[in-house]
Amino acid sequence: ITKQLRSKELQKKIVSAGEAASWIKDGMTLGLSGFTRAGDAKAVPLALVDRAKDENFKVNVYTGASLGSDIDKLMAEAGIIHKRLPFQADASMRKKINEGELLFTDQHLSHVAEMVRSDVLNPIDFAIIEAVAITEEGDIIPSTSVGNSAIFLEKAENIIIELNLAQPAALEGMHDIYEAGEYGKRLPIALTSVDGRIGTNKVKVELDKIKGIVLTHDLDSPSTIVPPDEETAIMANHLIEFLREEIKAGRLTKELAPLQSGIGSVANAVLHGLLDSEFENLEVYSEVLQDAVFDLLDSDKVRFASGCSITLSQEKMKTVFPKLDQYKDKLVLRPQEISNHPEIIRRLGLISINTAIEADIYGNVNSTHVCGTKMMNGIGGSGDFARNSRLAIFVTKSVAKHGDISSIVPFISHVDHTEHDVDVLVTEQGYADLRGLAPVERARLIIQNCMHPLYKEQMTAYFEEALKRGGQTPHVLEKAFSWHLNYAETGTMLEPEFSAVKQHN
Ligand code: 0RQ
Repeated sequence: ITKQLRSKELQKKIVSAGEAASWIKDGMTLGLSGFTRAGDAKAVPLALVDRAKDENFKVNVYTGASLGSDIDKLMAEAGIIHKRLPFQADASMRKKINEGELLFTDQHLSHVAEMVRSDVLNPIDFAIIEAVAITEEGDIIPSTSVGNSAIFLEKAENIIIELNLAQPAALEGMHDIYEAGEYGKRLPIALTSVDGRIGTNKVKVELDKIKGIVLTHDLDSPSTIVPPDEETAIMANHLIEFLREEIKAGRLTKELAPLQSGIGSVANAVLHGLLDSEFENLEVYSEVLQDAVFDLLDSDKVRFASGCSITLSQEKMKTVFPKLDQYKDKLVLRPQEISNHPEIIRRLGLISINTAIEADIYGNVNSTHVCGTKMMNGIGGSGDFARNSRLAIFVTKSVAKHGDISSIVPFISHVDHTEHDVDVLVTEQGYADLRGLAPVERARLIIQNCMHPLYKEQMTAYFEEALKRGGQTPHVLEKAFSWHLNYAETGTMLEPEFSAVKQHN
């Protein structure tokens, strides 16, 4: 233990998770480590859930992104959350959010640190942060994610560290912690390459803020990786075809540009598609480093990967963690404020790939809400990247729910990414390169290249009627949400007069 807990003073502060959880009072705000299941505080949140069996209390919970170990699920079910931010991906929590039982603030991931730093959000009473080591001076070495841990540690009044003895010790040295500083005193962020380092490998903390150290022994919850299926593989091929066209046009080389990719099945399929491609010497500048990134590093397709969390399947943890030190010169983990920072995304000229729930014919994208009102997961980093990337690519299957929903609609039912932020839209039908196009040009291309045949005629009829009304962005406003209303009323977006096409199919 003295290897991981090097501060003599802090060795005296080891407590049980239950005791640490008992310090948390009704109405407090907690800043938890954790980003897409990686590096989350595991024991204290679960002890807090336990306390809810005989006590009524609520807390605000801020994190990096989604948590593992069913923590979001259990906290939501125990009814102990007043407000949660900035991202979650749990079915039970989603249900409670949509039933109005807890408040959820869906926020750009790079903005959280800004809001905590400038005291816009509630002050953080307790930061509960997972670490792999604590130095002699009491500085914190984070584990598999950095997320918002650095800013939580800086701003919190009290700190609880979960020292995880199961996480690989080789994580020490992989982090690059940079503090953006206060408004008015900032300098340009001097990160000019994906593999650059601008900070330190530990988070400096005020020793006397650390109230307790809890020892833990469990690895992160593995990602539930979805292998490419026929459709996602086809989408990946379309996307790769688009990148090839960019090379032919002389706008990219075989090294492409630093890649960011979101979570989920398509992102994974695209990265897998790169494995067998002619592209080489690639770089990743992303948030989550998933299994496929390690396959690409192993095959030397990817030269260097920068992220803010390592989220792996169980199988991949078994092979990657024992040899993690071999990735030391190929990998860096940064705070999410830096991995998702507009300045750096623009400077490095990223290609970003994120997922839409639905897009409209003009290229506006909804990534978060089902049928306009029900939260799915959250915007995550997609907005940070889309607005600032060199190429903002959005992917979605053209239909959902066995064809009863068209993911291309006349007007999206919730706005996350406006037409101004969306360069390329990809479905399994094809891709639409929207750059430089006027709205009517965009609509024609999206209908032609991206829509499912089932809905093409119905959309063409809508668009033609809209064109008769005229305008820069033509619409039949009273019918703009009719597809969503149809689905709510009849169980399908397909109108009866166009359903002959369906029979035919
Ligand atoms: O529903 O779960 O009931 O089967 O949505 O859809 O096609 O399996 O796709 O798992 O990649 O998730 C956008 C939600 C896609 C995700 C989203 C239904 C569909 C299914 C899931 P079921 P798929 P994925 C990275 C950066 C946030 C934005 C982002 C996400 C379920 O990728 O949350 O990329 N992204 N952020 O049936 C109604 C539609 C639908 C629909 C799909 N049009 N209407 N339901 N579904 N299209 C994240 C971070 O930064 C941390």
